[in-house]
Amino acid sequence: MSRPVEQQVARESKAARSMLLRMSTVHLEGDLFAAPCLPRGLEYHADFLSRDDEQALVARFATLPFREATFQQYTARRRVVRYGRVHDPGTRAFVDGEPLPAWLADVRSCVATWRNVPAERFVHALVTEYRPGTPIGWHRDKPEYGMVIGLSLASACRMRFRPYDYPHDRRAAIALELAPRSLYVMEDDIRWRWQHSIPPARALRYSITLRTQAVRRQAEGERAVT
Ligand SMILES: O=C(O)CCC(=O)C(=O)O
Repeated sequence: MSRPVEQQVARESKAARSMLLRMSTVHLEGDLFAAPCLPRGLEYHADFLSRDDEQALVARFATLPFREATFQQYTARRRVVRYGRVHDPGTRAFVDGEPLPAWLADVRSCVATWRNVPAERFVHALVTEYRPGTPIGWHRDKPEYGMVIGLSLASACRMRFRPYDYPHDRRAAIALELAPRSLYVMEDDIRWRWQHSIPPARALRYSITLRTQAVRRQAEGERAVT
């Protein structure tokens, strides 16, 4: 018999799935942040960036020292540049990495102002390049980070979500079409009780991921807060 929390997530997931299916028929052009039945903490905002801003950022990315992302002993195909508080795989500690360059600090300020939080709360920034055919597998972001905000650039992708506690229940998984220039927010349930992934990119795509520091680590079984 499923536990109450599973039943609740399953209910939310079913409602979210039907909402997203309906939304996808209108190509997710609208603003989903007010949608009542998305999993708690998931927001999607179309057209957050202008076309000019997107173009300027993509031109910046051409100058970045991208490197294949590593995870434990694996090397992923996506290429990344990390700034701010970063995880050092050697020592497994969080350390101060490269400071954000001015153009990325501007993006952070813009997102922070929109979110009504101090920019410094976003202690980490990541730029990721997905060449065609490059995926990101199922994962939940490191617990040292709190709220996660992502910006999509250059091409669309479909971001998938599945409940962390029962990842193989295919009926519970949902998908969100991320248009270029859109922004998503993950906090609360979607951040802590769900995993996400993106299947192989159909065309070159970039993302900027901003993460706050989790303000408090809680006992196992409880959720951290953003
Ligand atoms: O590209 C994205 O929008 C997702 C990035 C992501 O999930 C990650 O880097 O952990």
